[in-house]
Order: sequence, then structure tokens, then C-alpha cells
Amino acid sequence: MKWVGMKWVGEGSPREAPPLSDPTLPPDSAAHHRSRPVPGRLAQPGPGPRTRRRPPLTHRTPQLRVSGCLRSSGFPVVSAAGLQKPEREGERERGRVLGGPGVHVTEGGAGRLWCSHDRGAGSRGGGRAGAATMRSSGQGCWVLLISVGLCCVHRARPRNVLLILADDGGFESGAYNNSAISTPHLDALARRSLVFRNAFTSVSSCSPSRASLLTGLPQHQNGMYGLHQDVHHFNSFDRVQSLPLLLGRAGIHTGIGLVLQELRGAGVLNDTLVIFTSDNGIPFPSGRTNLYWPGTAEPMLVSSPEHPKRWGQVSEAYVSLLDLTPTILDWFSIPYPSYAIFGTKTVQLTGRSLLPVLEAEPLWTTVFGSQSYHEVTMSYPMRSVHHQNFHLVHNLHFKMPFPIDQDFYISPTFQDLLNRTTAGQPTGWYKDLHQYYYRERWELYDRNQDPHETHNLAADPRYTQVLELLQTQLVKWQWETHDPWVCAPDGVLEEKLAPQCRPLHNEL
Ligand SMILES: [Ca+2]
Repeated sequence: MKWVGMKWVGEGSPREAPPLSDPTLPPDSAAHHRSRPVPGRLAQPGPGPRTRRRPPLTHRTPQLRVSGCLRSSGFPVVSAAGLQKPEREGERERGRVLGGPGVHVTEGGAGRLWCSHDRGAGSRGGGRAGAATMRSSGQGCWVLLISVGLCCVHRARPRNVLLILADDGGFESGAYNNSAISTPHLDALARRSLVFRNAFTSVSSCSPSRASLLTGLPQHQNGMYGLHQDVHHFNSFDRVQSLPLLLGRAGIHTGIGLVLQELRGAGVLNDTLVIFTSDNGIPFPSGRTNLYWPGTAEPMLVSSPEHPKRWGQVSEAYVSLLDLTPTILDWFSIPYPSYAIFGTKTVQLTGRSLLPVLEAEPLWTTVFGSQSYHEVTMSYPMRSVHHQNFHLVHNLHFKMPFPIDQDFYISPTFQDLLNRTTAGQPTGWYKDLHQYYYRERWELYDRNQDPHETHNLAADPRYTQVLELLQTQLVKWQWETHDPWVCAPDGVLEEKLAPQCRPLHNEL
């Protein structure tokens, strides 16, 4: 059987990422204490910083096979470093994709740091070969390692960043209270990290997510609208100034870096900012390629040796993968340049450095999402905003059936849903295929009341105020990030005279 997506092959049962109200979370978690909002009213910002010790873990040894986006991730993730040189000269060309001439990039490889059964998944090989080996080994870990070893020439001691990106990873770790899987290394990292419970990718697709992470710009602004590889062939715009380009310009070298144990052995761990997260949600229904919570919620650990104050604590701040570029620039004290990708429209980062959060809990309650494609056939633009417990999704092509990608189609989960549906049998799913394919233009959910996002409140007059507030926030962000879709689907962006939306009178 060919597996696509993730499958447990050991003990335990498959488990999707826990919602905030997951009963496995300890009763002192903020989700249990968050005041229930009056319908139509926004809740007050969550509680401040708190320290929570995670319960002891029951370590069993299930094995997890990963495929899916790994082989089709296409978009390079940074490998960097002044520490080792990239293995493949051919990757230099792909640096241009990020807008960084001469920047060395690779898809990364499986890291031995996190994998007790990672034989054959060499971290030095990187790229597709590494991915294929990991897939075929059957012992694969679920982490795709991206390392960014960075050395700053402006300081007495070098500063480094290690960025570890799981491919299609979810919350399968002890740090997020999953006791069915053994992740001792991640748990150890969590003990010296701030653990984010409300971290999101801005786009639920592999190459676009990586491009967004490494530019700090949403997909509609950096140009990586869909997958990079094969016939999909999406690329970021030539003039995008990516993180590797900015780091290289500052004299910071990028290349294949070292994993944690090696950093410790080299005596540079205490000079290294370590970030662990995932590129997109788990490859299950409502997951990858969707802007629903399972498609965008990500684990995120940020460990700074210079910010031990909140090690082991949990942050409720709403943060985004769009925050990682400003975080890494902040770590190296590099300002973001003033420039335009097109015309005179100056690029502004809408993400924020996470370093201050390592000192004190902020009242950050809003993150945005933007998706246009996955595969080239999957034009289904969506924009979204999380604001506190409310989540708004704008489906621009809501008259179309939601598109399905090839990997997801052949997954046992989706095949089972198809077979049971066509046979008229119950699926046990909380949705049906018709609901999944055909979506309302606006979807508004209260995740406090409805963690599975099944009860659309957009047409409920009690939530009109909330709907309008989130719509206003969303369109403001779209203008700020120069979204070409900002006027769709009932208007057209007309920029010949002055940028404005012109009505189409298309009955929407
Ligand atoms: Ca992925």
C-alpha cells in the first residue's frame, strides 16, 4: 500500500491535532478559563503569562511514516551556514527563486537530532534524495530538518539560528501533550523554549508556506502562489528580498547547518536561536490546503539562550510563520530594507519579531491567512483572519467545488470517505463531502464554542458586528500586503488611475 500523508504504524491510534479545548490539556489551560463571550461580542484578550508544567509522558514507540508534501515541497528551505557548504551546486540556481543570488538553498534532509530511527536519512544529503530515503526506510521521523547556521561578523561571539521545519507536521509531540508518541528531544527543547499554542501558517501549502516563511510576505505578495515543482512551476517574484538574501548581504553565511547536539558539541548552542515549527497542517480532511484550523495551526517552539525567562512556559499570543523573518532579522539586528517589488509600492512586513514575547506575554490576538493554489489546477483563493476566538474565512471561488490534490486523493482517509459516500454508508466524519466541496463565501466560526468549525455564524445577525470587524481587518491587511485579489470576487482591482475596487455587477 502506498501511503500518502501520515500514518501510525506502531502502537497508539492516529490523532489529529488537538483543538484548544482538547480534554488532554490540563485543566489550568487558558482554554478552560477563557470567558465565554456573549454572542456577537468579542472576548477579552486572554490571560497573561503563566507557567505550566506538562504532565509526565507515557513514552511508547509508535513509528510515523511521512510523505505527502515532503517530496513535492519544491520550494527550498534555507540551508545556510558558514558551517558547512551546500552539497549540490545545482541548488544555487534555486536560490534565485528566493530572490537571493548566490544564496545556497536546499530542500533540507531528515535530521538525526530528532530521529531515533532515521537511518539512511542523512542530514548532509538533503534534498529529494534524503526525502526519498526517509520515506523508504519505514523508520522515518516526522521531521524535515532545515538548518540555518548563521554567523554574524559584527559581534564578538558568533550568533546562529537553527530553524527546524516539520513537513506537514502537527501536534504529535509531548510538548503539546500528545503522550502517544515519544519525542524526548522535542520535549527537551520545549523545556528551554517558549511554547506557542496559537501559532499559524499563513498558507496551507508546502512551497508557498516556505516562501512566506523565508520572505515574511504572504503568498499573494511574494508570488509563490502554489507548488514550485513539476508542472505547477510557481516561483517567487524576482525582486523579492528574501531572508537568505538579506542575511547574505549582512555578511551572514547560509548553508547546511548543524543540529542541536552538534551545536552543543561545537560550543555554540548558547549563541543559537532555535525555532521549531511546521510548514502547513496535517494532510487530512480540513487540513493541508485548507485555511481551517487543522490546515493552518502549527506547533512552534522558540528557544533563545539569551531569553531564559519564559523557558518552559506557554504563550497564548497569536503568532504566524510570517513573524519568523522579522524575528531572525531582529536576532541579527538587521533592518528590513525599503524597496518595492512592483512600481512604487513599498514592501512592509506585517509580521512581528517574536523576541519580545520571550520576555513578556503580549496581547497579540490577530493573524492572517492567504491561499491561492496548491497544485496548479487548484485555483481556490481564500483569505482568513483569526481574531481571538473568532475565525473568518473568505472563499473567493465559493461557487466552485473545493479542489482536491493528488496526494490527498489517494490517501486511505479520502478514499474511504469516497467509497462510503458513494455506497451511501455513514462515514463517521463530522462533515460530508458535499459540505466539504461547496462552501459559503464567508465562514465565521467561534472556536470557543465550536472547535471543529462546523457552525457557520456569518449569516447570524447576532454576529454582524464581529463579521464586519473581521472583514475590515482582513481587507485592510490585503491592501497593506498588495493583494491582487483584494477586490475579488465581486469587483476588479483597477490600478491604471488610482488603486481601487471597481464593481463588476456580477450578481455577487
Ligand atoms: Ca508540507
